[in-house]
Amino acid sequence: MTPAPHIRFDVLTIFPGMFTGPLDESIMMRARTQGLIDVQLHDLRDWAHDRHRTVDDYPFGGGAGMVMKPEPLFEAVEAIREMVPEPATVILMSPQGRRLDRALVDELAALPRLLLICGRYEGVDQRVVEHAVDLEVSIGDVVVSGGELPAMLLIDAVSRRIPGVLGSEASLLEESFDDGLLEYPQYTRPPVFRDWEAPPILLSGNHPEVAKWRRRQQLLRTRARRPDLLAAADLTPQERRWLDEQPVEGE
Ligand code: 9D3
Repeated sequence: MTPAPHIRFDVLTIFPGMFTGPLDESIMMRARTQGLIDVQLHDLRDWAHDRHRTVDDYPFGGGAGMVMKPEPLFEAVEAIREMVPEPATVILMSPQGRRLDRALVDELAALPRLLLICGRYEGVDQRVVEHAVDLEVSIGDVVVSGGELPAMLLIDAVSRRIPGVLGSEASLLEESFDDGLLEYPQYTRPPVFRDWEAPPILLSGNHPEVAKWRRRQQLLRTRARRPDLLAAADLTPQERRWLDEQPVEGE
């Protein structure tokens, strides 16, 4: 048997306890148990040089906040790299990074090993960025308190692209149904809830009509909420014409 595809995440953080909840539930836990992903947490303070386990210091040039010191970070990255032979791509979670999207997630899922550095304070000494980091990654234009939640989000998104993590059928389905449109609305029982009816077409048993309704919902929703996606989406010329004929409504 050929070994299953596998990815190892090493996480360097001053808050390793933040990761235990998310990693110990649901899909992440199952993927770990199955050996499809391996997540190793490392406390940056283990590489501090003093008995107070200091990892930050005042910024040169003054200003508010603290900066992560280079020595513990460099020594930690070097030590963690050598824990196993697989080559590691070192990623700094950073507001200055490349925005995480589907394309980047797929690039990362093809790598054997990611070492994620979670920044805290105002940032990390730039010499770490220039000499120890391969890639900076951001989750988008929103400010959060540190790199830990962004790193968890990355681990979750990348793990879902490892074959077997979702069950291979579900992930293949995700792949082949990626037409660049938003999804259609979902309904379940009861058919009438507090006077609000589910769309009767969905209860009709007429599967071609259901598929047509869903596709049209996708088109209308995408235009209303994410018109930026339409240019690259997989639409037939007929679908483009149909959409052009539909009145633009707030959805
Ligand atoms: C005074 C300037 N600070 C607030 C705008 C800069 C700042 C420093 C450190 C803001 C946030 C953080 C901590 N955030 C991260 O480490 C982080 C992050 C984010 O805040 N948004 C999106 N992606 C990421 S990845 C890491």
